[in-house]
Amino acid sequence: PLSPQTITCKAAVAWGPGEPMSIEEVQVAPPQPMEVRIKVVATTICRSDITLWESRGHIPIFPRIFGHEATGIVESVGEGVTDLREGDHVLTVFQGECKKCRHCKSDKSNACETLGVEGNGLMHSDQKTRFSINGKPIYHFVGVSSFSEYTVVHSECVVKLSPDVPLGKISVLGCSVATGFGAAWKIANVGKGSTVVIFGLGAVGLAVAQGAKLRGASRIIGVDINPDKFERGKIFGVTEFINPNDYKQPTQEVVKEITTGGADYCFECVGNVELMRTALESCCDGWGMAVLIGVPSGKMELSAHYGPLLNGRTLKGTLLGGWKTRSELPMLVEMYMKKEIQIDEYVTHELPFADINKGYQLMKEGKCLRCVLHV
Ligand code: FXY
Ligand code: ZN
Repeated sequence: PLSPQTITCKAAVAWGPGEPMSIEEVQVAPPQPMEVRIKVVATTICRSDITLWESRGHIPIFPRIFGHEATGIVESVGEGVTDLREGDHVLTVFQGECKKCRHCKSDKSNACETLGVEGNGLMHSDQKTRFSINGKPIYHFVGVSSFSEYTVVHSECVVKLSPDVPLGKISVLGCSVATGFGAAWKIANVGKGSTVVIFGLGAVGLAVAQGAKLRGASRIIGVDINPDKFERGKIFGVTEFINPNDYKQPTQEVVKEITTGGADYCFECVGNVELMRTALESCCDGWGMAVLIGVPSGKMELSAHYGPLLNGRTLKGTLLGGWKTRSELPMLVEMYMKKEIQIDEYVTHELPFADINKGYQLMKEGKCLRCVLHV
């Protein structure tokens, strides 16, 4: 077969922190060894696409193409790729699974050493970019950059989908929804009859609620300063709500009171270091666990009194809910196909790709859980 050529296509390029993205013609280089080039079909906007675009407290890397929750079709494959071919349907992930490193070999970790979160805006394999505009490099985002008609990703950073899986909304399984489910099932291992507190009722927080409900949690308390989130929360299993603005006392005291001593599990799904502390302080002694999920913006360091930890509490963090992407995410896809888990409900808005800035706005206003961009 002819070797793949450079493609010119449209992509949403972010030129600087917080600057509206513009749809530009970009050149997409052919996939290098072990990479695949994908025609993006659908991509959803995740809070991290906004957090890193705003770059508060993070190193600004621009010009850049954001996007990491996506589905697409393999357009071409690079040298050495044997398990994917042109036409395959795939889900992209920001954390790959090489299956060879110490972490991939351990059943305790999903933090692949070779294909972990790429933070330099480059490709894992050669620290170069595949995007350019007239020879000027355009940087990647976490090795995915799905806000483009075509993108190049490492072949071990995709989950193969069977052709009968609808590509529209399942992109949320590439990050948010998988993260929430995994945080509840795998990381906290929420038990029957337990009490759970979820800080932040966006897509991740609601996926934690759905996961905890499936595990038989009896009280699922949602905390959010936006009361619009409460009605929707019920659909995902939230049983009680706390709006911190309705109370004089700090939230951890409210939780302590209504749970007589603290919750079994607390999940931080916002990305705020003060709230991470609140989550730890809302747990009960002995076995209470605070799971940190949100990617912070602004202040990066968290502080807390050591006492609760000595008293037996656990502070734990997770990326992608602990799932090993290529080997474990297909199970969630199957559960969705068997209607054992809800996925479509997380998609509240759909827009054409060209309206990406409108999608960002909807997310920032807290009006939307997930907005699918049809590319
Ligand atoms: O949305 C979930 N994960 C992000 C893609 C991870 C961002 C980590 C930020 C550090 C570069
Ligand atoms: Zn994400």
